[in-house]
Amino acid sequence: MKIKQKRVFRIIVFIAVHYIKVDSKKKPLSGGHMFSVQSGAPVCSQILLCCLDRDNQSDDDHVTVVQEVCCGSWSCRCVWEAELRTGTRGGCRFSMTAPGLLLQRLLAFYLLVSCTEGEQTVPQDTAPGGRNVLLIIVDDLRTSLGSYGDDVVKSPNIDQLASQSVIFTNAYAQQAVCAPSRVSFLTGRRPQTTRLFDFNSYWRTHAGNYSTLPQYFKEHGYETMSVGKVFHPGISSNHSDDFPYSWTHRPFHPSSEKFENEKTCKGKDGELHANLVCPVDVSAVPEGTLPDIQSTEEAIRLLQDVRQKNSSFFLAVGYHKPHIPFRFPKEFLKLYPIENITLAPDPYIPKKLPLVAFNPWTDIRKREDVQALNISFPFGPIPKHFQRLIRQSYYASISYLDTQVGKLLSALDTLELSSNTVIVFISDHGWSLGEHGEWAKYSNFDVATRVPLMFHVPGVTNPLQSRRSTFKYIDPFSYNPSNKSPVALRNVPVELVSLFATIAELAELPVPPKCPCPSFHVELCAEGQSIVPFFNMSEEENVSGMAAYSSYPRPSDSPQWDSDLPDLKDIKIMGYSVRTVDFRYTAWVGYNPVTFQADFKDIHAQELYLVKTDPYQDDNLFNNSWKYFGFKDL
Ligand SMILES: [Ca+2]
Repeated sequence: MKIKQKRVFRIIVFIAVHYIKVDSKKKPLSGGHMFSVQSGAPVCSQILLCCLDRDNQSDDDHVTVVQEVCCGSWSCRCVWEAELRTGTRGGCRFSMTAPGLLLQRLLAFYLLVSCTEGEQTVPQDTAPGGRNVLLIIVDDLRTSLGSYGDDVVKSPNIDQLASQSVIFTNAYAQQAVCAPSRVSFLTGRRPQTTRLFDFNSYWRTHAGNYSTLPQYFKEHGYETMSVGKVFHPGISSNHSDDFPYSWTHRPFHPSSEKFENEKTCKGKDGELHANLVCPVDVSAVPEGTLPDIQSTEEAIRLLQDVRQKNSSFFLAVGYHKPHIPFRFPKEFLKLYPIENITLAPDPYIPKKLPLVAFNPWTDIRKREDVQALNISFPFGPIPKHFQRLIRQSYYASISYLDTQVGKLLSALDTLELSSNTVIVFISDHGWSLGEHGEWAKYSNFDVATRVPLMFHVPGVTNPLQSRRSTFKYIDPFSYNPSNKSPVALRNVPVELVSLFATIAELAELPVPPKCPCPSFHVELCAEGQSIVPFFNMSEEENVSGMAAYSSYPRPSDSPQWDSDLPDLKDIKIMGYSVRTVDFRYTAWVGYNPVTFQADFKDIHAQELYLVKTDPYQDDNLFNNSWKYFGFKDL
């Protein structure tokens, strides 16, 4: 209990930050709008959360804010001075916290936050000549990989990459759904700054004319190329994947992608259906191929081309699987006999789960095989035999994806490009596989926000290879898992929004400047700082002061048909979530989609989960009887 209380106390300090309420003024700006803080009188709100008993409080403990700066729309940069005294308050025992340690934690937060004040220095263009970049973006891949400790999934090629990389085990997306997450990490800004919480706006006209990660490389003389799903297609990338701003060449999309949602899955009745579970005979599907196979082929062709031209390149390859439908070569089912497939360790909806936190997995329900199950809305559950089928198909889709990654990396070797190419492997967000009765993404839980994140930097994360192959293709059907290589793990919480600055630094380009507060009018800056300094962090180093932030919108307190993906105009609640190595805390508060303001006085629900004792986040510890310092306007 004492440990639990200490952690809760740590949260008091940590959550005593940010969450801004900023007065907004819409001003026309290049066809879009500008969000501004009224000069001289920034209005901020912050959460000061305390577990003091309501009836037994005293003034002995206090936290004093000595400086505060507003930035973005919900991240704050704050410098704190705190004095905390030993004592017992209600059920909470406080330990003496040395000021030095406290300041260290706060400094750590200071180093992590999004933006800064003052003049920004825009890096000068430099000639290319640094490292190339291969950015592999996987769709809806949680950390179900051998290199992340998963004993079920067979991912030998990704694990091989991991063994020569630095991998982050606590990396989180800023919103657990495709378009908002991708626009966030490709622009280096949080969803609160891209103002994209759904799929229905293009940031350059809706929020600000922000430069993107590939655009930055293009403007530094790189040949920038997009294969498959990099930007989310449609309005959110201007129906062009942001071409020509971001890309030297028109982005490539595999021709067979148009069949993904068609009736190509053979059912038990012998007919073709648009199913969720869709193992296929590739030779029998339209065009005789699948999208990710085509993307690998195109990516290899582009690598051959840049090799021949000897040009510096930034190649982003976006793989579709394991996104639904689970449409994959049927032979991969052999790797996962159904009798060996287990259910989630916690397949039931926890009693203390606030309903606003629950996502009703509506996308799954639309598939023909799921419709036939007549599952009740919104909670289900899905029949256990079908839960096993989903998990089996998700794993098989990962192994299929793994073979494509293996072929791509093997080609990089063959072309002798791997010794000068930074390889970054990420997913846009995670996916619930039945944990707490939930499926798909659309939430603030770890299973939906946590992503694989690894960086291979030649000569840094592995010895420079000369003639020896670095990434030999490994056949998952003849792979011996006991041969798995050790990996270099970093457990510091990090965010995808940091990719822009991190990849620029790894490629030896100038790191883009930190964003000012706010940054709607600034074309080039990054809200996430480079995480390269964490590459050499030892396991013993204290990372308790570090945090990753995510958010998720809801249209209502109870699950309804659009709870998974509400349109902007229908958003009424925003769930702001912070994850440290010790805990996840989420506050669901009122939200105005016209002014883009969160109202922290309008609290709908709160969640607090401790990582060590509750890794699956089933036991919401937040106690409404806890004394609240409240959401104090300053
Ligand atoms: Ca996705």
